[in-house]
Amino acid sequence: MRANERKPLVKHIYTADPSAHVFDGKIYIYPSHDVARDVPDDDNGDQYMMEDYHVLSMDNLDAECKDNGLALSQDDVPWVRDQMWAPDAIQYNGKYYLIFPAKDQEGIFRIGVAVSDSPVGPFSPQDNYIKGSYSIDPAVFVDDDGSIYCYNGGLWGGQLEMWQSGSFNPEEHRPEGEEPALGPLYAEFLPSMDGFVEAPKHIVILDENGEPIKAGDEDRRFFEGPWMHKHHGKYYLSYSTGTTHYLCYAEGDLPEGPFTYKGRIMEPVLGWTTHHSIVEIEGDWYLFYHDSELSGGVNHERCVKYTKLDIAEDGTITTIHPYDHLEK
Ligand code: FUB
Repeated sequence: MRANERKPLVKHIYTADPSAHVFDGKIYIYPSHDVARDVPDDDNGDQYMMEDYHVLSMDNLDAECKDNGLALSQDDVPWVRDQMWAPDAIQYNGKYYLIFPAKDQEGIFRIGVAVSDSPVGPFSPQDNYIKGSYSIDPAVFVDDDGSIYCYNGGLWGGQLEMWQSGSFNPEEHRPEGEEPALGPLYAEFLPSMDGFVEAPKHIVILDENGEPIKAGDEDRRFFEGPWMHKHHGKYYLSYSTGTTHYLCYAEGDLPEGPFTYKGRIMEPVLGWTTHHSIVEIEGDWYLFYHDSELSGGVNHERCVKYTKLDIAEDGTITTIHPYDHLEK
């Protein structure tokens, strides 16, 4: 194991939800910037009151992780009220796009875009959120043909259930028991990166019998934090199961699915949330994730880490036990 593996990559600020990428040979991590607050947890995620983004970077996996300072503040985005949650970024047409969720002036989670000439910002936001976008946790995937897809969504405080009727209804019921689970959203970006080609659609995750995973199957159903990676031509959707705290993955033949559940990537970490990204670096695969080690277990004071992933030729991922190295 590398010297900095499974350890907080930075300690001077709290960070979470790391979306990692390699741009021009260097590692960039786009995390949430957690705010230390002495507030009780609630199911709505009100304790996650993040106000801005900092981009982290590493020359390689053994190098020091650098905080590149303020990349975007909620004060600079006219449509944002608060709660800048898990972002992602892409390199596209010589520019860098930060894609981020936040609550609009009415308290509804939307997805916004900001652009920069530099991977570490500062980023200039578009005037409004993406028309038709809703819920949280965007992960942006550039396919081999250049198509750009946004995967996003999150239950409970992430508001995904509240849109089942087609418009925002905070009183909407949460699917449960034998009802089909709600999958994450999928939409293709316009080449201009200022809108979606079509309204987001729900992805279906199937079980081993080809049946949609049920809402009551909390060990396997999608909760939040989708990510997409491609391996030998297959698409792998990974996500957090929220209430049961697993990172899981499902395999599909098309970017829009359907996907078939394959297994667990990681057992629960310290802290309620678990959120990750998967990236290939110098021919090996790595998992970037977070836990609450730095704060001694405070759910909204997290730290980003990475570890090596073992992905077999057929795409099977070996389950990681995040603290087993401490037992040896
Ligand atoms: O960081 C705030 C929220 O916590 C994220 O949007 C979720 O994925 C969870 O990690």
